[in-house]
Amino acid sequence: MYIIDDGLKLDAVLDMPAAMAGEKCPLVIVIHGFTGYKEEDHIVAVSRALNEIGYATLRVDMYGHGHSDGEFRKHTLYKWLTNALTVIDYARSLDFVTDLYLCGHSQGGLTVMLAGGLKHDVIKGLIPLSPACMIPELARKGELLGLQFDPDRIPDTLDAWDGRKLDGNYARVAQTIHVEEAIARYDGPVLIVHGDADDAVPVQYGIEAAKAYKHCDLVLIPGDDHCYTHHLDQAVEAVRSWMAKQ
Ligand code: FER
Repeated sequence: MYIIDDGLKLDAVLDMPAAMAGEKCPLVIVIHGFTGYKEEDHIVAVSRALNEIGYATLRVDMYGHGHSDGEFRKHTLYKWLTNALTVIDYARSLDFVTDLYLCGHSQGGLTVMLAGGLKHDVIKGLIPLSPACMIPELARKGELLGLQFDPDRIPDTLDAWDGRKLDGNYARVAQTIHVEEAIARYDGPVLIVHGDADDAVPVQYGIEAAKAYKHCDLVLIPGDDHCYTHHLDQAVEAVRSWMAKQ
């Protein structure tokens, strides 16, 4: 199915809980990371676990990713953030939805942190997974994607690590974002999960974000990487047991 955001199609999958207690249930929006999409193993595994404990999930491909409209090279954090706002409002319009939660991996984790700040009054809880909260800071230093560039003279094109190209506007937008403001605006419960051997987003960023939130639990996965390729079961269990208590 598609959710339309200002004329652009966002490809989405809604999965209902395995067993519904009544006619209504809470829903978790699940967002992938940079270059990712909604069918990645860790995105699907987290969603399935939530379905098992009574949550509906809405996995969505963000602008320029997966099967959604938009070109990868033209995506920015603003576009992802406005996508997230649209998806949140779509979810709120569904009759069966009670409470609404946001979960996102990496750049999707950063996106849900920003969206949580903007929609703090309608989001019951936040689950940033290995959140890439360092992107704005790195953009201000001129260090994105393992590249070095002059942050005051951003090149028109940035070459992503997998050979894909990204417009310099990505970095210009990222430079304007202040994650600490979004964190300060969100008072609800937060769970951050992070592998302590993550070399795409060093675990220190997850630890610092967890300290900055007013009510945050942090689960570190020993020896695991950015997408939990070694201990996906542990990352999923962290989400499952935390959400079972909400
Ligand atoms: C970067 C490091 C990590 C970066 C993006 C990421 C755009 C995001 C990773 C992800 O979402 O998985 O330098 O630059």
